[in-house]
Amino acid sequence: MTNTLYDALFAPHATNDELFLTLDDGTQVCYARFVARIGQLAHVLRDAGVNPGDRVVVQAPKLMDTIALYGAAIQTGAVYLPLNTAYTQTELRYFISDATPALVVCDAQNEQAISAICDGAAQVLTLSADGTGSLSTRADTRDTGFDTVARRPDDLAALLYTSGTTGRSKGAMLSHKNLLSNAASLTDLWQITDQDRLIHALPIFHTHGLFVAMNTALLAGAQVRFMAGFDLDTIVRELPSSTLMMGVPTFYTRLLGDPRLDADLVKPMRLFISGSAPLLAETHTDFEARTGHRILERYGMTETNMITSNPYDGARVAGTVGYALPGTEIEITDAGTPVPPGEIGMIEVRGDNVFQGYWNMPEKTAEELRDTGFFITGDLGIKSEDGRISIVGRQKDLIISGGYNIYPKEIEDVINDVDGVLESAVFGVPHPDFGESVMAVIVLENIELAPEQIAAQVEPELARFKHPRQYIIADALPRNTMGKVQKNVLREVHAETGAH
Ligand code: MLC
Ligand code: AMP
Repeated sequence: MTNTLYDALFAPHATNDELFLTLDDGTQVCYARFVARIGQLAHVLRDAGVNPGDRVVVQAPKLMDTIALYGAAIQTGAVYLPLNTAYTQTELRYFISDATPALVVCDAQNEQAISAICDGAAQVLTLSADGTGSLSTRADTRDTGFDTVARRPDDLAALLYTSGTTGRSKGAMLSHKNLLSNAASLTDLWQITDQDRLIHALPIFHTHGLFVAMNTALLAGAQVRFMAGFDLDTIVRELPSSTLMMGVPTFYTRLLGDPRLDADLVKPMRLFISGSAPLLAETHTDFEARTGHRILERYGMTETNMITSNPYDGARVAGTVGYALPGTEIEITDAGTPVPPGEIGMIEVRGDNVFQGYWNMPEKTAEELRDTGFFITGDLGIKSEDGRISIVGRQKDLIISGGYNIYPKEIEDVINDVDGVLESAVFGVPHPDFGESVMAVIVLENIELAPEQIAAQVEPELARFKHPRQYIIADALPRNTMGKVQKNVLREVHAETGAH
């Protein structure tokens, strides 16, 4: 039986006694033990009624079992669907009703609420931060061997939700080939091998931490220092014995803010990679001055995996995201027609890395994925004569805070539902730690309403990272002659206030 992703990422390690994961408590897990755990979990999934093609929703802490669950979903032919642990019940209700999973795995403290949402339509198993729960208990007594379910390159491997400009999240359908082709390109380009030790401090419910970091490490057989989250002291402690780090720009600005960061500390480090949000040229320059390392910036999206990368050997130019990955084509277009090098246009991308469309949303898919195979990213860029890409802006109304994407429309919809609110505009302002932070300007109906009263109604609906850091009451929103709210004006006027 062949299973495209399982056979490349997991099966080759079945008898590999080399070290794979080192956890925060010092636990070390070798590759063979990890693969054995995948087998046990695959039995639990099968017993829970998970069939090939079924969705397995996972909202669980960052543990060895969580990443093994990803392998188990792939081995059973299921579709892995990880969710941000910060999502509220309102948000979860949407994802679960849209994806109709066969199984939901969650922290025990959310079991009751999630069972109520599932209402018998999906099984619910638990996996808590201390590693206990019904999932692990069931797995512990199962066989480690499992007959891998056959899956072809075009079969779905994962469904990752990404917020949308309409306010509703869209499930990006990613195939085995999408994930494997990208992991292979990146492993090759960044020269990742079994001699590497990766600092992994990213969450594992997004493309960056799950696919870019874990899939490349698995493909190469690298060691992973698997941290529960970003902790400056832990990273400083681990840098002298690691070779590779992948992070969002906030990781690098936080490291720069620590006096312990210098060339000595990072001596064995081979490569620092940044992505998911723009890396300021200043961060790039300061990091080089302090450590001697030029951060390698790359660019990607949930729908496309990684699209471009600065070169490993060759100039890593601050403020650019480098060249199209091998096997990936990029066109810069204006109304669908390619523009010449040096001109600004929409970044469009085609290749094995590009997703299969949005789950249950054929109209949205048709709007963003052309018949020619090109995907319209919503990012604006320039291509130089030699093919180097710079991102110069976004056509989509999007805020990126600490590497998390936040779509203003989703927050505006919740604010506008508050009694007494006439309308609102949500936008991003520069923030020293998160790059951008969320601000809301609100126009009230003829009523007195304090910002705190609005916040109290809005915030239980939305994950913490989406909460506006400031709510400002205004008499009106600035509009252009077409009646469209001028968010650029709001951003300029409030740029200073957001930094606090
Ligand atoms: C945490 N908080 C955030 C936040 N992260 N608020 C806004 N934006 C964020 N990104 C909240 C916390 O809930 C907390 O709330 C407060 O801010 C301060 O928390 P903290 O302790 O300083 O945050 P920390 O836990 O250190 O997290 C910061 C971070 C984290 C930057 C390490 O957000 C992170 O790991 N970001 C990476 C996201 C990511 O993986 N993106 C990739 C997407 S894939 P309170 O209640 O205390 O005020 C993608 C494609 C691609 O984009 O190209 O890669
Ligand atoms: P997501 O929808 O969470 O996958 O986020 C994808 C978006 O993040 C892209 O469309 C870009 O706008 C942004 N992004 C990712 N990497 C970079 C980068 N290196 N520089 C600027 N923006 C980036």
